[in-house]
Amino acid sequence: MTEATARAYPNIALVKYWGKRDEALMLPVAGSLSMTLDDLPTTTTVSLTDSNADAFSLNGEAQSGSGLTKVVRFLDLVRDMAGSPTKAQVVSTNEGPTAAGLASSASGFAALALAASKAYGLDLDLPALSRLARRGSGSASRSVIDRFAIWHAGTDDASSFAEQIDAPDMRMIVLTVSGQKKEVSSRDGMRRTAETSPFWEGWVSSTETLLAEAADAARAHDFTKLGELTELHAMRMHAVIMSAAPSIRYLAPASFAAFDALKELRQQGIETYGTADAGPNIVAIARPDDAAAVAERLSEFGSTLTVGPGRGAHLVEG
Ligand code: 2P0
Repeated sequence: MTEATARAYPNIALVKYWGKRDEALMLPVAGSLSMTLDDLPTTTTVSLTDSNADAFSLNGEAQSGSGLTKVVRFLDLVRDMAGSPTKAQVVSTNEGPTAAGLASSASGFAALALAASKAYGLDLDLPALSRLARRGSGSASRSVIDRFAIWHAGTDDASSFAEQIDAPDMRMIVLTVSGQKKEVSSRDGMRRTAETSPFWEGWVSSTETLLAEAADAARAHDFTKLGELTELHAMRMHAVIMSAAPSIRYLAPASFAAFDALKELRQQGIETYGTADAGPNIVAIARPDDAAAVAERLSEFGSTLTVGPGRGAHLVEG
C-alpha cells in the first residue's frame, strides 16, 4: 500500500499531562487518563510520491513553516522505521474549529501515525502506534485508543504508551467561552512551569498518586470518585501553571463562573464535575442522563457541544 487514509478524534484528559521528562522522545513526567471523543475528527491521507520534498495541506491550504516542519519530522520517524527514503503528500481535514480549544494536535498526530505507518508498509500493533503518535504530540498517544485511555508515563520509548482502560459511561459537555488563540502554547507552558515553579516536584508526585486512584475509580465504574479526582486534578494543574514565573493564567473569569455553576448543579443533585485544558474553555463530565441539564446550564456562558466516548484511530476509505 502506498496510500492510506485514517481518522482519529481529539481526547480530553481526566488526569492531565503537564510536563516532559524527555523532550526529544516526548516522555511525560507522569501518566494521564483520558476519554477519546466521538466528534470533531481529523481525517488524513498519506500518499507516497516521486517528489523530492514532503507536502502537507490542512483544510485545503498548503502548509509551510512550523506546521510543515512538524509533519516532515514525524514522517522522518516513520521513514526510519520503514527503511524508506520516499517522500509523501499529507492531506488533512479537521472537522470542527481549531478554536474550539480542543487539541487538534492529538487527533492530528494519531491520524497521521496510522495513515503514514500504513502508507509506508508498516503494520504496527496498538502500543507501537501509540508510541509513534506520542512522538508527534504527547496527548496523541491517547487518541489512538478506543473510549478511555491510560497513558503509562514509562521511562523510555518502549514503556511510554497508552492502552485502553474500563470506565463508567459518561458525556463531556465542552463549553467554549473564548475562541481566542492561547498566548502560551502547551509545549512552552509545560517547559516554563517545570523550570520555574517551586511546586513542580509536588505536582509530579501527586499526579502519580492521583492517577492510581483515578484508574481504580474508573475500573470500578465509580463516577463520583472519578469526577471528584478529575476536578481536583484540573485545579492542581492550573495552580502549578499559575505558579510559573512569569505566571501563566489560562482560566478566565467566565471559566471560574462555569466551575461555580457546576458546583450549584451538584448541590441540586445533578452530578457533574469540570476540567479545563491550556485555555479558558471548560469541559464538564456527567452521566449520560444528566448531560442535557448540564449543557443547558452551561449555555449561559457560551456555546456547548456534548460528546461521548469514541473510537481510536482507524483506517477509512480515502
Ligand atoms: C492533557 N494537555 O493531558 C493536557 C492538559 C493540555 C492540558 O496534553 O508538547 O499538545 O505536543 O506533547 O500533547 C497538551 O499537550 O503537548 C495536553 P506536546 P500536547 O490533555
